[in-house]
Amino acid sequence: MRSARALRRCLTTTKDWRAVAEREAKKAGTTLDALTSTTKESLEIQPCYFGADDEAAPGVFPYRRGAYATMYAAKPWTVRQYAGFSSAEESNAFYRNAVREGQQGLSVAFDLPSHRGYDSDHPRAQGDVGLAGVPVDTVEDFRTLFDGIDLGKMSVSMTMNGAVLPTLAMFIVAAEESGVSPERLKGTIQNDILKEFMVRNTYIYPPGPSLRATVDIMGFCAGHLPKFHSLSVSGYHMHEAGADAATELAFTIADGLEYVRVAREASLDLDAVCSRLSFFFAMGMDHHVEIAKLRAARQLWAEELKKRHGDVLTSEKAFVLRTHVQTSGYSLTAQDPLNNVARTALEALAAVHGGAQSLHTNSYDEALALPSDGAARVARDTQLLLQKESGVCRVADPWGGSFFMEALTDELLVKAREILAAVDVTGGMLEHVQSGEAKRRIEACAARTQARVDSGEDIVVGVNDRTSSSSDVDVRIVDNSKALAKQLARLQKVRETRDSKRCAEALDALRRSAALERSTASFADEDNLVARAIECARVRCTLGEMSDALRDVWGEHHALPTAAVGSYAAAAPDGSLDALREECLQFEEREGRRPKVLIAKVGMDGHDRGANVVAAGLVDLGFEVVSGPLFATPEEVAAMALEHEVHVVGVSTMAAGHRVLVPRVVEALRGAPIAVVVGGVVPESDRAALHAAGVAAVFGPGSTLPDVARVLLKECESEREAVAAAVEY
Ligand code: MLC
Ligand code: 5AD
Repeated sequence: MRSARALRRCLTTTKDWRAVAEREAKKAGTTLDALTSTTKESLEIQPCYFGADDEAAPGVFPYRRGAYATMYAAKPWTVRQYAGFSSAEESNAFYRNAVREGQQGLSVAFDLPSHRGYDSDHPRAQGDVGLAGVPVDTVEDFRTLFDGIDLGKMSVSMTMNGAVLPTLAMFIVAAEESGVSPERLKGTIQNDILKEFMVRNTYIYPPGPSLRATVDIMGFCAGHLPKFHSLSVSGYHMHEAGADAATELAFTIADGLEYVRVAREASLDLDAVCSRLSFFFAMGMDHHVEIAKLRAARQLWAEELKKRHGDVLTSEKAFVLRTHVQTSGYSLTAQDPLNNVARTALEALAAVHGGAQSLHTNSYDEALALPSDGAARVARDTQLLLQKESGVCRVADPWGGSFFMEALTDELLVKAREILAAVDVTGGMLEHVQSGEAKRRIEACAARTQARVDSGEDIVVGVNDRTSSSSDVDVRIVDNSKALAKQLARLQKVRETRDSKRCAEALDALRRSAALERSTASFADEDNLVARAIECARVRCTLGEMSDALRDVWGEHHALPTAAVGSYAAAAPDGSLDALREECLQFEEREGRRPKVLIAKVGMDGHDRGANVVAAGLVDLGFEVVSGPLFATPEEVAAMALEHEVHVVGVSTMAAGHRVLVPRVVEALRGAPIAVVVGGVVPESDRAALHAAGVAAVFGPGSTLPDVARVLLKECESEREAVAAAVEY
């Protein structure tokens, strides 16, 4: 009964559009009539155009044409640049300056130890503190991070998934201590753990308890933080890991549906939860497909939600997919980096034509290092000139009604529904993730793409269409030693000045609540883990201590590396790998075994697309490959290399930890017949130091797999000869 009533409430006609548009215009402090604009040529531009199809209007179900009826004519998207580095002080100064220069929302990048629940003084954290983002150990760090920023006005996104409970709790306490109560807080916490197990890898606990934390956060926010988005369902990282648009779209919607399912199972108020769910997509270079992806995403979400939960959802807002977009990091090149300005502008335009609510534009130097100040300014200004100079804000869904765009949107919807049906057959997204099936599908996409680029079938300008290019730009180098010393001093001070008895009690209470076996969790419940973490944060327990308390109860998740063997070779042109395969065979004949490589990740950096693609491709060529686990220490990598008697260790590094960690790998292998090579994001300026430390070769972004394989074979050969010489001697 309830279902029919709820469904009838959905608005579908252009008449409905007018009503919604008037309401929105009023909310934005204007009128619908005032949203019609005039060009220099005296041409009148209306905020939306309609065809014969009465049902296709932005702001009305199923939202294919836009989340809002008036879209950017009433309120442009939020310019929200993701940033954080070094220390809370430096990141705060960066944010304040960005806001002065036109940024409209904040987006915090935390460093990798914080993501994985380690304080900055943890032995495993060294080498990564302050490099990929800002380190946060205590409420004091949050207070410094937002000093001078009114959290009652500025919306703040926090990309955090592993150590999500301590982070949200410390944010809430820091805001409270600056006079802003939870119900006034605006923003988003990513809190999307499913895609961590699939592609991003900053998980801490196994999936079951991790989802308990997710549900507690959804419940707590629904009750206490009405303006805050408790989850940002992210396809971005799937794109970065190599997924094509249909896969990114389908898996993201499937993840979102899984969260709604667990929220419903936990008896949360679904209207409140869904109204503050948010999404996050990437925009790559395939312009029209990417625009269609956002249009299809809104429709798919609204329709699937209605099909599955239309019996309980009554709020119109609950069905609206609102999304943040980030331009693609994966599409950027280290070669001729200024070309990335054009790539990013094109991707930003796709995001805007697709109807994003909030946007991050990448900096041109991101294939080399974290954004420099100058590159960050160009990235932000790219959005400002789109908003203020180009006229794109005048009309909602300008592609609506295009034969091509409507067909493309329909075709993507068909493909995404097929993938969604396959996920449903396996029992839903949690199952699909736990079985490794989702990750395998994405890795197979990535290996295929790499083979197309390596063979020249897909052109990347400046990378595989010419022989010369330059990477000559100044990049930001974060001085880890300075950042670390500052952070350790602040942490030490907090530890010395707090009441340790009260801390121990608060942590015990957190442990007790985490241990409860509950099928339901709700904000009213004093055992809600956010409420417990807030108590801990108030008395100054650290992020690491709260994370450890939960580790005590839940244990840790350890993933086995995967490699999509066969995908690279299947996509490479016939015969193109024959010569290298022959060389591998000859090596095997001489040595009595195949060339053997350990592909290793060190430190906290969980970006494993490159490592997995290389590992799978090398196997296809005839190498024997050992894939190391994520998050190893340099000494663990060396021990594994010795145990497996590899010829070469290939360290994959994407988050600047190489400066400290790679020399430690070389040192731990000194005297052994094992060469060390490095692949990933390594600025030109770091290469001499790596070579001086004993690294045999460095492969930057854009290296092809055959090139890498040739050098590895040479290194394997010289290590073999070294062993032979030593034996003869
Ligand atoms: C919007 N509004 C309008 C309107 N458009 N009102 C009238 N007319 C219109 N046309 C109103 C909305 O209703 C809302 O009010 C307010 O304006 C803000 O609009 P919004 O659309 O909600 O935008 P915003 O606040 O910016 O929120 C966007 C979001 C959110 C919902 C997508 O979740 C968000 O900001 N996400 C950012 C996530 C992020 O930065 N992630 C970074 C990941 S980086 P009201 O009253 O409804 O609130 C990463 C990299 C890595 O992950 O791996 O490390
Ligand atoms: N500051 C700014 N941008 C960052 N990125 C990652 N870390 C930071 C940071 N600290 C960007 C890169 C990457 C994407 C996930 O976000 O572009 O590809």
